[in-house]
Amino acid sequence: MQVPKRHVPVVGVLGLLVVAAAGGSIAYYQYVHPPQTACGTHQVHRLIFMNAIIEERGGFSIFNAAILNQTSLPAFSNTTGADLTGVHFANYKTADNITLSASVDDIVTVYVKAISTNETGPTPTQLSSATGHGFDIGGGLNMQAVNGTLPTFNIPWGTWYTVTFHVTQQGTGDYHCTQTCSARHPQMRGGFSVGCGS
Ligand SMILES: [Cu+2]
Repeated sequence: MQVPKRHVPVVGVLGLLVVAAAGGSIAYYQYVHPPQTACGTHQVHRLIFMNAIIEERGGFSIFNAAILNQTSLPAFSNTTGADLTGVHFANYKTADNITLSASVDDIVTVYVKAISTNETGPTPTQLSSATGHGFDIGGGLNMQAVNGTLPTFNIPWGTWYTVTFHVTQQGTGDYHCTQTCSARHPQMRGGFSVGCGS
C-alpha cells in the first residue's frame, strides 16, 4: 500500500512594520510605542531643524524646533526639506541654537541643510575637496535610526538630510559633522543632552 504524500504548507511570518507610499512621493511610517521607561516619561516626537555651514561661519545652528502631534512624518524632499503643510505640530524654543536636548524614550527627527559658503559669501570657504557636510551622534551617546541612516557621510551642498532616531540612553554626548569640510572641521559639533523626564 502506498503512503499518500503529505503537503506541508509553508507559513510566512511577516513583521508588523508598515511602510506605505501615497501620491508616489509621500512616505509614511508607523512605530509601536515602546513601554514606559524607568524615567516614567511621556514620549514626545521632536522635530529639530538646523543649518550646517563650516565652523568658521557658524557650524551647526538650530533654527526651529517642534513637537510632532501625529504619528506620520512630514513629507520630505532633499531639495526643499520637510513639508509642514497640514502637519500637526507645536513649535517650542530650544535653550540655545546649538544644543540638542531630549528625554529618554523621545523620538527625534533631525533635519539638516548643508549650506555651501559659495552660496553666502567670499571667505572663508569650505575645502575644495569637500562635497558637503555629514551628521552623526557620538561623544558617548549611541542612537539607532528608525527612519533614514545614521551616520551619514555626505549631505551635498544645498540639500537636506533627515534622520529619525529613538532616544534610548540618558547622558551627555554630541552630534557632529562627518566630512572634512574646513580647517575647523574637528570643532564642527553641538552638544546632545538627554535627560530623564521632561
Ligand atoms: Cu562639515
